[in-house]
Amino acid sequence: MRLLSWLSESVDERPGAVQINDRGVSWVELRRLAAAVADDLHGLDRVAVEASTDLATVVGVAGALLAGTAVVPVPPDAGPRERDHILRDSGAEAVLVPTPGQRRGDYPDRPLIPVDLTRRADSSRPEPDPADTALILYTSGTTGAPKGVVLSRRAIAACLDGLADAWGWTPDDLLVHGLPLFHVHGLVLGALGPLRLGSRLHHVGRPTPERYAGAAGSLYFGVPTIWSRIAAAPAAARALRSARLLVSGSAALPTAVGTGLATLTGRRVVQRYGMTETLITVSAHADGPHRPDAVGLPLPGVRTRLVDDDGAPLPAGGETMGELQVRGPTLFDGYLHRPEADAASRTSDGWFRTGDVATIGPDGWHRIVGRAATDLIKSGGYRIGAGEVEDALLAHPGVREAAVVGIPDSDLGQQVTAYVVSDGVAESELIDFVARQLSVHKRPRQVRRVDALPRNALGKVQKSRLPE
Ligand code: MLC
Ligand code: AMP
Repeated sequence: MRLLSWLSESVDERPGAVQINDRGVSWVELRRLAAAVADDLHGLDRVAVEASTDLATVVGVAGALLAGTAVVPVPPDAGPRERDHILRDSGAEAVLVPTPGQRRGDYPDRPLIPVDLTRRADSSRPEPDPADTALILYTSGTTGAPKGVVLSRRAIAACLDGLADAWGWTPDDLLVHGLPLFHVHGLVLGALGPLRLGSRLHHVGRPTPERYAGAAGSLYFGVPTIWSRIAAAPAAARALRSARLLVSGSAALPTAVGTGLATLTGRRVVQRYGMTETLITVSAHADGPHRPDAVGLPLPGVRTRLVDDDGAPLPAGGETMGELQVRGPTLFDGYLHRPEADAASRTSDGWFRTGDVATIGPDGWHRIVGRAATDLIKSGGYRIGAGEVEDALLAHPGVREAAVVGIPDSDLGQQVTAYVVSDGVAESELIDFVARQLSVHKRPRQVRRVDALPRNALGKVQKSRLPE
């Protein structure tokens, strides 16, 4: 089956099948727009896509995937440091960009291919090998620059088919969300999902409670921050009563948010768990049992286990916590150019180490307890490496030392907080400095000045001893 099977085969010409902000197209029109992009790529191996919240992004990604060209999404607000790294590391040969007035980034060393939404084509080409790379997604580790996660066409297809099964996701659905189009949640599930499974898509731009309420969807995706804001806006939440399914993922959904939403909407929020490297591996089912504190059961073909600190398997008794390890058809092919990181991420018997601490009940239900490493922060559902933000801060001439942590936050889950030893640089200047170098969401929300960072005898920063 083709990766974008619905898009490739649909004869539906009704308008508004895929709508991003105010711009909608039919399935046939989207295919013809994407075919024009595929024609422009002339067999390129890898292309970057400036992934703004725009129809051009969906057209560009679809065109590249139809052509068999691997896609490297670039966050539209990525500063020069992050953008240059992604382009250089991925080896993207060109950049698909929206029309000139809409472009956000500068790409001085690469040919630009505009996604021209006035051009259509009727070309078609054979389906690429399922083992070929579909996406290279850049994601943060605890230290250093983001790593490229290589995802095959086969892994994406397996993930989407598993979710279709778990959620009863069909062409009868209208999917609504307002997630960024450069991560697994918004791009793989939220855009490639409809293009494979045939549900209509309405991307509302910014994910405000009012826009979710006004969209009249049957299926809604959100990160916990979005659901928590909707739960705090009762009128908007009540408008979701007509939906079939509300799905939360990318970070832990506070139980109170889930139960509050269930009361307001009459719909329970289904949770699912995943990672950039593994795609979605565990989910609750739309018509199955419900547990507000748990993320569900492994998807078809996925196996999971818990291990202790020495890597020894632990019993699935529901109480014992251990590191969650997974294997199955949705796993990535490796980190690009990073054989050591790759080797470290898997056990000798082929399981992927998620770094998440979990329990598994006798009934198979998984509960995510937290992360083993504190240097990976989840803020608003974004994964942010403390080391990358520290490196960005240290590039400022007035900063001598920096330590970054995630502190609990009722809106964002965790808030990026920086402790710096600096020569009197203003907090706002450092926040803006990081926002300009990296993506805006990686900026510290607060910067605290300290005289010195707490260190152990070996000189290593002890983050647990930073002032509250
Ligand atoms: C603010 N802004 C600045 C700025 N401060 N710009 C420049 N410099 C500064 N110092 C601007 C931003 O650019 C933005 O403008 C606006 O202010 C608001 O930005 P924000 O404050 O960062 O928004 P916030 O309210 O914090 O966003 C919350 C949120 C967002 C929930 C909408 O966190 C979000 O979209 N999260 C989704 C993350 C996600 O999709 N994760 C999935 C990972 S995949 P502008 O231009 O934007 O209006 C994964 C796998 C899985 O995890 O399991 O799913
Ligand atoms: P990312 O690589 O951005 O996809 O982030 C993956 C991480 O998000 C996982 O390792 C988890 O820590 C976290 N995560 C994703 N989904 C959930 C969930 N439903 N509950 C708790 N944490 C989650």
